[in-house]
Amino acid sequence: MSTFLSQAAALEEELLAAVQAAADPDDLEAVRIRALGRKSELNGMLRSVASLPGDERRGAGQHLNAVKERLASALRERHAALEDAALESRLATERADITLPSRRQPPGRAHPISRTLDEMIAILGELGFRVAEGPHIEDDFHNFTALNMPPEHPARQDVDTFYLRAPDGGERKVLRTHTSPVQIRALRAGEPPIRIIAPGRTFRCDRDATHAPMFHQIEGLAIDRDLTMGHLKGTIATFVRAFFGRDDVEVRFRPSYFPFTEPSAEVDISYRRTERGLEIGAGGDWLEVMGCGMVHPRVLDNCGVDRTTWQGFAWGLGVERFAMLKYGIPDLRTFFESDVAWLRHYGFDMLARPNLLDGLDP
Ligand code: 2NL
Repeated sequence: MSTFLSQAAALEEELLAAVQAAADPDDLEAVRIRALGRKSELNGMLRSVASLPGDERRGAGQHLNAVKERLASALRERHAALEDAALESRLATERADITLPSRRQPPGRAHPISRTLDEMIAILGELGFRVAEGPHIEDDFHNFTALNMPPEHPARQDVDTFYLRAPDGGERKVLRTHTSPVQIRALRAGEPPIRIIAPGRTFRCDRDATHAPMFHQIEGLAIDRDLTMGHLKGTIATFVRAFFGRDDVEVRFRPSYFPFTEPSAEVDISYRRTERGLEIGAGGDWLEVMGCGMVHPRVLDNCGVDRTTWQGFAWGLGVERFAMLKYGIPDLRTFFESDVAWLRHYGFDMLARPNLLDGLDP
């Protein structure tokens, strides 16, 4: 055998031994570079084939390439064997105890406003009202004008409106001051009969012990051919009794004024004072809780609804106030402080499945 070929055979033997001796993937990678890398001895030999005498050249090239193949396949096999061994050893040593209890995740609590909204929506849903929603940023028409509050109307000064900067040549938008614009949109979009409620955030530039710049309302709207103040009173009495979970709540309607209803009324409910605070239900005192009325014919005109065919009622209430009364929360401001201790105390278990219709007759 030529010196060249015996040199190749010795190199192959040495490298194959190194492959077998590699104890882990890093070791093996070092061997791979030594055996097949660009600067490997084998590559050097391949390059020197060109300078061999003509009769040795062809055989030497083929032989070295065969060595290269054998080394590559030995590396592959050793790599697979090392991987298998590593997996076997992990399987033997690492065991998952699937009987361990899971790590405790501190469960969040639902905010009392979310819960109160859910209850109100459930009760009014049972009475046939469907939820409607709309944008928080409104235009002047939907928030004021359509509601019978034209630009010069004095009632516009009653609410402290947040205005957005007007775009060049455009009209300034407002943060909706009530959820009525949602109902205006529904009135303009669809044909009566309509029964909707509009729950959601509202905004007024006002902040003290009883007012927050952002608060929640639910407004309701029913339009049909022959709805009367009687339907309005029945709906509201049923609603407050179901909400407070007692049928001894008395309801009183006092004449009032809103630009968008005629006639208009304030709704009072009966309560009494106890050692522990307010108790809604039978009792000689009255608490004002919402406003309502028969939809003003001009609102119907503004929405393209024929006032000679359709009429109906509407109401609006503050969700925070109802939540405070039902759950004994004394201070409005605490609703928006995101105090975790407060939430743990006043919040609701989100995994419990409460009967939101507890107070409603079957
Ligand atoms: C209140 C009074 C009220 C309405 C809201 C309404 C909506 C349309 C047409 C007519 Cl589209 N009325 N909403 C009616 C009466 C009273 O809210 O004191 N809310 C806290």
